[in-house]
Amino acid sequence: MPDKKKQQENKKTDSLKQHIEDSQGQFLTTNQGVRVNDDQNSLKAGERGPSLLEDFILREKITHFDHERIPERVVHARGSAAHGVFRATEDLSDLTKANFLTDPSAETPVFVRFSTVAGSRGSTDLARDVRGFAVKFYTREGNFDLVGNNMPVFFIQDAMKFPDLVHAVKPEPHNEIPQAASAHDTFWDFISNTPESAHMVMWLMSDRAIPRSYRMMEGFGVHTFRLVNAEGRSSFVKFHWKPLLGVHSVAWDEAQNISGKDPDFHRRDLWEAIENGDFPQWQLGLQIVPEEDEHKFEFDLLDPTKLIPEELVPVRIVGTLTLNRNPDNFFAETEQVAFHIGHVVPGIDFSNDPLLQGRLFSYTDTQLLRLGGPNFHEIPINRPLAEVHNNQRDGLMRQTINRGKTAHSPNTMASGCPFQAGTMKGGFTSFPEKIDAQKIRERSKSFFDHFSQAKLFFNSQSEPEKNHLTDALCFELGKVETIAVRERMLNFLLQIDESLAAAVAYKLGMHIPKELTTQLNQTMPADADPEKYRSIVKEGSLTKSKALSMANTVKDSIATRKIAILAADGVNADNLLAVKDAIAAEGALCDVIAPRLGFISGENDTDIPVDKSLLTTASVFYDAVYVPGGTNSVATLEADADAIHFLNEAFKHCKAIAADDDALQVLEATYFARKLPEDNDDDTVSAEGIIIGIDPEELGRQFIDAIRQHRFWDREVPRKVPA
Ligand code: HDD
Repeated sequence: MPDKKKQQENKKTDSLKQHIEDSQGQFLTTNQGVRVNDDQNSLKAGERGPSLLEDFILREKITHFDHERIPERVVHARGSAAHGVFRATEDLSDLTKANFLTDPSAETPVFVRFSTVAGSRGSTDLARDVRGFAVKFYTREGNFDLVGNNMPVFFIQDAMKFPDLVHAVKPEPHNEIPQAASAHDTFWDFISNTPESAHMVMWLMSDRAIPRSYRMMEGFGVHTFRLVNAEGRSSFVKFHWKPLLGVHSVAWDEAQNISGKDPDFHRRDLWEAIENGDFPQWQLGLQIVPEEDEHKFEFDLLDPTKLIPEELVPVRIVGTLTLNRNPDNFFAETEQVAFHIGHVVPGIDFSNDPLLQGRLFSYTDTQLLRLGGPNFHEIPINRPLAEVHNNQRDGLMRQTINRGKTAHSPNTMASGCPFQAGTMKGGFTSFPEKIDAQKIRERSKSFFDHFSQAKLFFNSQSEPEKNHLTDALCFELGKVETIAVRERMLNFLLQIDESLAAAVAYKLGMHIPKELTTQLNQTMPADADPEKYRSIVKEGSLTKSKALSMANTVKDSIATRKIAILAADGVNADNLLAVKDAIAAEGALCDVIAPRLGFISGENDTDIPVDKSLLTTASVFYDAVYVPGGTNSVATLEADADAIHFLNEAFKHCKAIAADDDALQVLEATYFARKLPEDNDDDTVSAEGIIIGIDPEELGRQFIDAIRQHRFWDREVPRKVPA
């Protein structure tokens, strides 16, 4: 096993070892440990006779099988996870007493689960959807779960609306259609009647909803939380995860293609990266707002449909998360892990965000159903590393054998044990926020501006990103059959950007309303000034935020990108290997793809192993393509429809394409022949991410530079490339 592939050990891994069962070299037994001679034939009355009820081996095997499934998560059903570690980069004791954030020498084991929200367990990874990003920290002081998403805001402001939102986005109840898709009537009916969702809808329609990889997306805690230090001083905080590989997406056409060809695309990517020793990493960032600044923003910190622009409060990097070990068993770990936003440790506390407050109820409740009872914390993956001592007893599937006759407190019979920790012993104390209020079932007026940040998000996008967002809305609303819903959505979009609304209206064959036809703010009080609620970004406030656009992400590495090399017998093996080595030296992965599996023979009789055949793979699985020269190889590829389709698609999805000078005729057989860089006297020519050259070293260098850019989105205009 290569060094970097070595499985990483940590305390949680150690704690799981006692539960691992390995059947290597063992005899088959029943669950009672009785050796079984034959579990392939049932016990029968005679050779051709009926099976006998007495067959306890058959009954046990079938009964267990019948009970193998548990209810899937009502949301975030489809996920994949990995083990890893978190390490703080500085001592944050000025802000929090949470030990894992104050001791840079401590390595905290973590288990991270990524997920899609709407689809069932067996749906596809590349649905247009929000991605869950849930992190369980097994800290010395107990488990802390940061249960976030890859988008920093949410659809609704109050947890009371969550069942409605989820009912709307899930497949429609009468026919259970469509699976893992928001492009249907009920979702948009809900959105068009829920103006507070405007900001989140912009994120959902952006390319953030179709990530290139779990390893290349940001994570956000969404709500404002509190950090509390040892002196009891509280600060507000927003949590961020920033991927070291940058934030990248695929194209929508590509996403749909991948969904058919490999629904496990993200799951496989995460698994393979970790197996290869390319451990995914994120930096933990914090936006800190001192308690006294709570009201200095134009939005309310408690409103989960708002983010704090990084221009207003910069993100302070305070730690690193590294995922370094794949689970041993999907069900035991990934499926049974139970996250809960209420799993906090001393030094981390809640704000009064009404969405957060409602979540505090839902998570334990859902595990009770999903995992069968109140002892889900005893399932190995959920067990904290910190010791557990309390007077809770019994219940379904209890594992712990509590000794002694006391299970009550206060007690003298057990000398008062387990003791109340008290603040001096590092126990959890809720932040003593002063609350003096009347009970009301109302939304705070400070939550009423739904469109400013939607507008801010839209304005902050690059032109290609705006185009993608517009296309996504055209697609989604184009699938909506109820005309009134489309009309309401045009009215809705008009609040955000007139050109956006007009572009969508055009594709729907409709017109934007001349003026607002429907009152968009359900929660707006009757005496309020409507102008305020249709307010676009207020004068003098921020109109763009750099961090909101993926165009500004880091583009300094091609590490772990996947590059296709199209070749056939007779390929110029020297060039192929030179470019392949240059790419590998930068940490990217190359697959040689040929018309058939096995080996191809190079021009100089070098045998080159084929990784994939044109039949078993597709361009959508790669970030870039290289076509080496060699007379016979080039002639074969030029005449191979799959090879030409591969290139057409790679071009359509704006990927870097490189070819040896003498492989030009393959590119000339594509739809983008007229887009090839002009031949001047240089050895290497390039245009919009297409590089053609003679010298493999120079070609490799320029190709690598192009791959770093991820995509050449400007190539989409004009969009005349079918694939
Ligand atoms: Fe939730 C799962 C993230 C609002 C109720 N949620 C779940 C998961 C993530 C999130 C990542 C999957 C955890 C895992 O991998 O097991 N949820 C969020 C975020 C929200 C949010 C970032 C808004 C900021 N959720 C939310 C609300 C409610 C729930 C308002 C209910 C009132 N969420 C649940 C749940 C789930 C869940 C029903 C389903 C499975 C589970 O909890 O364990 O309780």
